[in-house]
Amino acid sequence: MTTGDDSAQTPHIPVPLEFQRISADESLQRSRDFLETMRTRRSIRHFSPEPVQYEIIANAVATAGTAPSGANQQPWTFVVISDQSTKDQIRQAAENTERDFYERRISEEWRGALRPLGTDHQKPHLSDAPYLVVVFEHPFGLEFDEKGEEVKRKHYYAQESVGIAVGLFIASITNAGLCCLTHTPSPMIFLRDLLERPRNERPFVVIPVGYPADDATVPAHASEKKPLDEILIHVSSLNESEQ
Ligand code: IYR
Repeated sequence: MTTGDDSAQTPHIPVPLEFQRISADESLQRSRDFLETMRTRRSIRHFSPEPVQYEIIANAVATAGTAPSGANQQPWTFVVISDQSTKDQIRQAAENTERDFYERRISEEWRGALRPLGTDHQKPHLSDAPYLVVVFEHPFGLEFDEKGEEVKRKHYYAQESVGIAVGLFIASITNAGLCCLTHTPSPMIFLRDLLERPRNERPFVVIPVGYPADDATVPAHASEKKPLDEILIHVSSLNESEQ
């Protein structure tokens, strides 16, 4: 494969780290406050159409853009949609693919896993939410060489990198007091053509963002998160009392 990657030519230039140290007490307080905020997060499927300031969404994308990524290649694009007719088109196309999923392609096991969520092929959230953010992963880069020919650039850990960036996006949205949903229409390749993205971009997730509708409901079971002692294993030489 040809590669337009010129990063191999970029030397390593170490510069002093800029780091603002805060007190241990402040660290603890901030971590507790952030945990409390994130514990309020619920994925919602009933959005109010009321508007949301664009800068909140742009700031969430900028926050996502601070994510670490393989070789700092930042293999992502965030398409922010507030145009009603584009949202309507996405809803229509998503409902078409989802209808086929729920009626034909879904396995019995998968149907069972989704039952507590109460989902079906109807996706009103895609047209009701004030914003749809469609995240694209770049499994490889496309660049032009000095002859003007298109060349592929290998990307490392693209999927993991985009997953981390989406996590930061969701944290920013939650911290700003808004709600969202991570929605993956199955299949969702239609989004590449509909949003006129290049062939090296793969739809990763659709995230409606906004305020909940007044009558929004959520599945009871989905607020149950595993207790810390089930997800955290601390390998330490200290006794528990010393931790
Ligand atoms: N994409 C479908 C099905 C679906 C799949 C999973 I995994 C979910 O956590 C929720 C839904 C849909 O959006 O309805």
